Amino acid sequence: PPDVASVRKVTQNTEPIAIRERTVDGFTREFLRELNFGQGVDLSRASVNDQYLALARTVRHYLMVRWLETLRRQYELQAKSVAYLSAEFLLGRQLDNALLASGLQDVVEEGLGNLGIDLATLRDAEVEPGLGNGGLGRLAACFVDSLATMNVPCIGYGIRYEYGIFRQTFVDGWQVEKPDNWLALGSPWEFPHPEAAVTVSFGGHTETYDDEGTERTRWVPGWSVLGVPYNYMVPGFENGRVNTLRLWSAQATRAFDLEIFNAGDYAEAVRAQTFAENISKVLYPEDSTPQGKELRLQQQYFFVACSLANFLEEVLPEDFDLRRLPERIIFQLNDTHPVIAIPELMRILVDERKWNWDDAWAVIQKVFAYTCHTLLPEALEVWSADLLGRLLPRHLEIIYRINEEFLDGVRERYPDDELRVRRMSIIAEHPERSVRMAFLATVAGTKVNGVAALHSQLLADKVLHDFSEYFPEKFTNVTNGITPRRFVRLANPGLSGLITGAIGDGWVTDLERLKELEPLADDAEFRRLFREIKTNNKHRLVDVLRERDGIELDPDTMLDVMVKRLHEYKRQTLKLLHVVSLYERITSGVLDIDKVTPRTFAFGAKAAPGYRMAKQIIGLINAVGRTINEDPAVKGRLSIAFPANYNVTLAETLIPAADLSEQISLAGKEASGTGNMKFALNGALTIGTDDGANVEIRQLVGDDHFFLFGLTEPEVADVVDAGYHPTSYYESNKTLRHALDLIASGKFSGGDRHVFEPVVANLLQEDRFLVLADFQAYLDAQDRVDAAYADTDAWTRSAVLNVARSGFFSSDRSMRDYIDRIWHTPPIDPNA
Ligand code: HBZ
Repeated sequence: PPDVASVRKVTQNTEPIAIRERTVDGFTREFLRELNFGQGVDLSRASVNDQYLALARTVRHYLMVRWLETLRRQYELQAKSVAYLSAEFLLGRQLDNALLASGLQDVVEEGLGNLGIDLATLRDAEVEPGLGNGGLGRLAACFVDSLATMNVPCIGYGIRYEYGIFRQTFVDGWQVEKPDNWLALGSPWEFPHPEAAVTVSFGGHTETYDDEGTERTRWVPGWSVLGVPYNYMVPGFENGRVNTLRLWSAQATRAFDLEIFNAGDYAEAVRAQTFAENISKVLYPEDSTPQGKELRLQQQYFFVACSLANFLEEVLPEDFDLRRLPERIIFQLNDTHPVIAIPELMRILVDERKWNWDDAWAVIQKVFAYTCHTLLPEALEVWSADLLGRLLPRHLEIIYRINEEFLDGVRERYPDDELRVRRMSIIAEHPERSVRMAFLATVAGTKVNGVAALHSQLLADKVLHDFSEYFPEKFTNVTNGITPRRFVRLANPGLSGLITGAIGDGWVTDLERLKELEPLADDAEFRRLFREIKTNNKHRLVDVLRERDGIELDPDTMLDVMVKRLHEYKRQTLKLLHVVSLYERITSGVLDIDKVTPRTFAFGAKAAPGYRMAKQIIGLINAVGRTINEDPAVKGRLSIAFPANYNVTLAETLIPAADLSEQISLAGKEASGTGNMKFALNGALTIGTDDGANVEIRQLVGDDHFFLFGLTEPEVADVVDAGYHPTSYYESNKTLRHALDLIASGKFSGGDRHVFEPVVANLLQEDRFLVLADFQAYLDAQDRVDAAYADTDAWTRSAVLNVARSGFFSSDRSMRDYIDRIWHTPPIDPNA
């Protein structure tokens, strides 16, 4: 197993590890052995789950040799690594990716086939680890995939939630959350290492003491828990490298138990256990409005303290001089969730290693970098000083001191500008004293990056403007990317085969080579094959939705897809108003049904359980869907498909089938988007605003192959500054009025006018995200979509060009940018 202690043993071990035979017979033997000795069952009596677990373990054996080898070489080379600190890793299913990375797909398929087992059935037995909310968590998973593939040493550090993102169900069209018990049937991809557990402390108080003439502080914690590491393999694509993802699970400390046991209270001891284990029990399902809950801060400090201790004490050699830490590591902070690592490392250096403050601070400023993923002010994490001080008293003191010294510098640079000092303070005073985590990360980090060009610009110009003036050299951009292995090669085997047939298979690790497809956009036979693949992907989706959700989807319609978290700024309501408007105009005779392009409007979206408006909108989409799907007047023309529980697995069949990708957030609100990239790379055309990475997608694919609409960010700012009045749009636009009135009439709620009143009222009275202001422009753009879709050949040509010109959005490129601009961690030469 790959913890450092055993790696050291492996280094000394001269016995070669038997390389497993990569033949069908060799695989079959290994698989049956796992079934018999691992699962303890005969093939004849093995359940699908038995077979899946045996297969997973067999595959991981093949990767294991490479994992150990990677760790051994890394230890020898002492190369600089990336520690990607992220509260979320939204991995998706592991089996297929492991098969692809290890090059075992064909051998396994044939071997299983000989035994009468269908690989696809076993694939479907895997429950995906949903250890993330959405884009941010999935980005972390794409990044570690790319780093492994690019031969860059990386450890992903995060939390092994016992329950991931909730399973969404619909009851009468309303979202009901069910726990995601992803571990119930066993998790064959993880390697627990209880012997390497780390103790993490909380609470208590601080005290000063005299240390041979120097006054020092020590933290006397009140309680502690254990962090048990679970290691996961992160295999590179066909390159023999396997990096590590280390997720922490909380357990009660033995000491804690014992103390209470000795006091004779068994029940109390068990309660303590439960209390400790709560820390990694469940992923918080809020993706934008942090609630400031104590347990959440416990989670953050828990995983960060475990990770720092693990890196400093286990990964680095025992005698390592921490002054050289910047040569060995960069801690990338995935949003503010791990930012408490900054005072934690200060505490370790100053209190435990007894460094002076300035030396410690100098190192800190070289080993942390911060990625921001939002522009919404309410999404910026702020911790109440009271809460933070109770849970982590020493860390709060350290934050105060960092702030004092920082503000001294600000005062020096801007004398007599107390307003600015107050604006820039890491500590806010109103409405209560609190710590602004984004500011702390910016002050302490070597770099701050946004996740798309527009986002980074707005960060520097608006959200963190004072800071970009003060530290201009810290601000940079790295546009997000997605892994082509999972989202093209695995998700879209048809398209992958077509591409490889045309330009060879180099594109899988060098996605810019898709450019070579450009001339083929003008090749009629290529376009025919491309279309055929899209159709096949739709048929595959039809099967999946029928089986999974009982949804009947018409594969002969345009598939228009909006999948992402439900959020007002993303504007699912704008898309819904388009559908309602079409329906209203058809049924009232304004629009000739024969002129309407047959479309399936697909939605996939989870709402944060406490986000009432988002849940209302889900209810409304389902209600409109029910009415429209049952109405013979629009049969074969309009339908809504809203499968519950959109997740990575569903994305993998939905995205390759899509014709149209909806990326319609209000300009200036979506930091980047990554779904937008997945669609373009799978040959969907985008209808989108000038927001996030849409801007870059449009620039690359070209205006003629992208349906742009809506206010630009500066226009939004002007409209808002001038005082936005949604009712004026309602009053002056008949189409809009009729659509909204139809909802308000109770048409979709069995005549009950109250049910969706809050949604309509919110749009009419507040409409924070300017849905009504962009409505007409959106409808016009949808008319352009229809016109373009009518010319099948031209549409296919645009789709091919979208694929050919989207190579930039590989997460391999994002990683190269991080390496060049922030990390400076060269790949390991595989021949060294
Ligand atoms: O991060 C998303 C952005 O909205 C999206 O534009 C971007 O493409 C993506 C990757 O950079 N942000 C999130 O997904 N955010 C969260 O999931 C989140 C989770 C917990 C929080 C706050 C935000 O406390």
